[in-house]
Amino acid sequence: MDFDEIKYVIDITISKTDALIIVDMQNDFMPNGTLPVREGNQIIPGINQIIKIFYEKGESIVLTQDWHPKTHKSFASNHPGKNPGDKYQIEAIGPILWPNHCIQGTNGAEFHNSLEISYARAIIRKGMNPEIDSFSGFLEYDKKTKTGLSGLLKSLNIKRVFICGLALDYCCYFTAMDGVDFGFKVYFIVDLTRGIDIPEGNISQTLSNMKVKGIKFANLNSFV
Ligand code: VGL
Ligand code: ZN
Repeated sequence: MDFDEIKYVIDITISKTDALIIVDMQNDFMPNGTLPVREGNQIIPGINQIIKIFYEKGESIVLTQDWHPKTHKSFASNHPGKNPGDKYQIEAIGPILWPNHCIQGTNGAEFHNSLEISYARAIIRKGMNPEIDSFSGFLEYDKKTKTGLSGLLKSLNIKRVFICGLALDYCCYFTAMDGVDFGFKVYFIVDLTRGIDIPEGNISQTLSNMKVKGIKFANLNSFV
């Protein structure tokens, strides 16, 4: 599905049972980072606006943070002879190998300094086990290990989650799909994400999969 085929929800009024999930807005995913997402920095002003909308209504804002040890098995550098982008699929790692990114404690793992992170209720870190990747903010890639996000949101009585950030076709996508499986009504804020599109066509494939899953599409001006 291409962007111009998306039907957007309009007139969203947020309430106490809504949460905003901002995925991986970290330096390494910005255009000058080690795993750059094209135009990844351009969504920051819009994300700051949606943060303000949620904050002023007293709603929950949660950040996710990719947070890998440098020995992480998703890094090509930990597989002699392999390069970033090479296909690689084993239990809990794959489908491709990545450049080193978001290494715990480094500047690349920090949130972009223009992001208004002080309004967030919580930061959920993921991808900390060297043997397990985690694209999703809910469930690591072994499909067993929870990050704690669903428990947090359930204990806050959250029913709907609104997802934005990076990257559209990886961490935002898996977070959205798992959100449905955990019982939340999921909205994907399309203009506040950007994708990697590896392999080529991945953005359009993941958009289609989300539509089939019943995820709603919104953009910044859907919010009243
Ligand atoms: C991501 C690849 C590897 C993401 C994280 O945030 O989309 N992608 N780690
Ligand atoms: Zn990662």
